[in-house]
Amino acid sequence: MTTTDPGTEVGRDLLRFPPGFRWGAATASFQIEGATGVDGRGPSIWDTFAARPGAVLGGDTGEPACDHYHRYPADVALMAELGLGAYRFSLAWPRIQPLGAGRVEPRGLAFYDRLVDELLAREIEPVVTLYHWDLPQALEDVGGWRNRDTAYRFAEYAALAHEHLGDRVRQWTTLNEPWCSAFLGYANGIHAPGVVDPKGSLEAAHHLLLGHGLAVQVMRDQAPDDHELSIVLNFCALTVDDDSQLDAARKVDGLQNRLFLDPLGGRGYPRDVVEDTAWLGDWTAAVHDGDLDVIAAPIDWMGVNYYSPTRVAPAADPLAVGDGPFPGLRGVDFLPPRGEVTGFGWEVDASGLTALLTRLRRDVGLPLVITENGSAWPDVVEDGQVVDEARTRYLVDHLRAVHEAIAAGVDVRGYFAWSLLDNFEWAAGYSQRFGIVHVDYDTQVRTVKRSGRTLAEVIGANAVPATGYDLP
Ligand code: IFM
Repeated sequence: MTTTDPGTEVGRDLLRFPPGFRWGAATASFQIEGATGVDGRGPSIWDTFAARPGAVLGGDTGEPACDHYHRYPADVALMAELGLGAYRFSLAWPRIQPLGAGRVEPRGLAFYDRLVDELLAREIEPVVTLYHWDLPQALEDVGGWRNRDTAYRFAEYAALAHEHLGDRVRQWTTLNEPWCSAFLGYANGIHAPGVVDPKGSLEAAHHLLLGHGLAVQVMRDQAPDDHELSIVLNFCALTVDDDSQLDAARKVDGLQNRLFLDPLGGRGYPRDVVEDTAWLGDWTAAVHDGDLDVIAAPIDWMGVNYYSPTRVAPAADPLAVGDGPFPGLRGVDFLPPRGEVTGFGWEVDASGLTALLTRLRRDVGLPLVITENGSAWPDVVEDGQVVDEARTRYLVDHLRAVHEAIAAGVDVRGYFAWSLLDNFEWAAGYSQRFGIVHVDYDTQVRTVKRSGRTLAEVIGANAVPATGYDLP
């Protein structure tokens, strides 16, 4: 075996990652925990939404998910077996504050105490996300993220969770993918709470960002110096064929990427996005004096979630409004995927990740962490094994793409596979499996897939194979 050291040098067989590169896998509370009715947990918007006929494929709900609430010791043992150095998971706000404000449920906090302690005992670093979409229903009942107050409730929850776990958890992420919370939740309503209110969805986006900034401020005040604070965004990696697509790409880039990146970076909301969405009504009235300073509170790194590229073209009718999740978007057609697609129908294109990271180096100026990357395929268990060749190829190709970006000078500090376990894939229920570990939902048996074994080898070598899919 030929390797070269240090850093990202290219050996004949292996592409080495920098020393200290953080390797992990990610999950989210509602997607894996199950146990939705135990230990005082309050209902979340996803419990309510999933109970609505037709909202989630197959009528699936947060039960049983992976029953991780009860099986976390075995799941953490599995992480150790895979050699994960870090585990990214989210706290369920309704377990900790069943009504989203006020009363704290000690049994909810105690679950996360147990989980964190188990991780630390196995030398796996906990990377906590405060909000991965399971808003307490009681807050939605008074407007949810369309209500400015929710940002303040979020900051209070962040403060108490951080105060409780901050003696053991150094890595804190405020929000996972606020684009999804705002626009899938309130623009086209395919996610909880299932509201269709395009102008309100832009207000929700602002309140999410405000909640992020308030939470960062309060955690920074409470935090010892070694705590790192972050936000995780799902970026649109736009791929254009020619100049005729540039304006359509600009509009989508504005509503998915710059609407979040610019205020977080202290540049305020992008003028073109404000102009393009003005016909919905003046959502910027929700932006109060001082909000933009709060949103721009300094963070330590940014999380990047990448799955697939997006292709767009100008629509024949420049005023045509699509039924997608982009509020106010007019005159844009979304083009079908090209080449290989995953089981979920998402285009496979690792080069989109390199291009995205290179762009973010310019626009973010912070260390980056790949906080989610993965693919869903219809796995089968045969003779106790899951030989998921397609997911393994996807994984290795995307790791090579990350390596390429690092070699070109992008400061990428870690990679978290989505997901550790097959889990509840939101509106698609249990129909889509993203795990590197297979879960039989009837028996709750876990089976490490070939992709999981490959990731373990990659972690062991701190390198990916330069060609092919097997480590030498
Ligand atoms: O499962 C989701 C996750 O909750 C957020 N990012 C995308 C994943 C795959 O759709």
